[in-house]
Amino acid sequence: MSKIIVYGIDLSPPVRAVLLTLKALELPYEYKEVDLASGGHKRPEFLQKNPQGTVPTIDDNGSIIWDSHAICSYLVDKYGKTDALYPKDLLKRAGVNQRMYFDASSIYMALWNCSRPFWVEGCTVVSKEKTGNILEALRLTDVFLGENLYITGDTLTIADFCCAATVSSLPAVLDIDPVKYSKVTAWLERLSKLPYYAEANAVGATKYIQYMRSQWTNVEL
Ligand SMILES: N[C@@H](CCC(=O)N[C@@H](CS)C(=O)NCC(=O)O)C(=O)O
Repeated sequence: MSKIIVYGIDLSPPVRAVLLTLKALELPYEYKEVDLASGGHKRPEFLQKNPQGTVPTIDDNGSIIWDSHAICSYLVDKYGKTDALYPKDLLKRAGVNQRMYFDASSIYMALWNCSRPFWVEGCTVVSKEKTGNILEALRLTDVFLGENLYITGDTLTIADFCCAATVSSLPAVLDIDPVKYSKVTAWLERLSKLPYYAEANAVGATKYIQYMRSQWTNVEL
């Protein structure tokens, strides 16, 4: 079996969600860094693989897949020794999917709407409306967690990887109040104990947070 190739950059939350999944499944992979700052994702050879020009993108023996949520689901379905990380039971799977779509459409979009104007136009101001969207995503994540250990219940799933990779990156814009968002804080703390969490997520998240924080001139709260 040839190794899965991952195109990515560890500053990227969705790339880190895929790395968490690969590590959890103990799958070997080859990492090919795509330098977004110099337009590596807009080069013809990359666009030929993924016309959307986004990372993460994987090449699994010639099959190209992108979007972190699609990749994580695929990896567990294809390579998981059990379905624990992405249950086959329809209702459980629907719960995991809901959280992953919430990440894609709400948490990640809230972060992306702050950071994209910086990367594309050099905008260093984040408006109150945008920080408000981040706070709303945090509030909902806290509500979803409730008394559960993980984002969809009492077991770890790929929805935890996708949501946590993004949520742990939100301090790039604002601090996560540990009292107001106590469930989020405890959940991230719980995940940080996974043996592969630091390498797959925390190192990249810290780099991303430090870099973005050094660039903002005004974050309106
Ligand atoms: N929904 C996608 C989002 C991927 C995405 O937006 N990745 C960013 C890096 S964090 C990217 O490739 N941006 C380049 C661009 O949009 O031009 C996923 O989950 O994979």
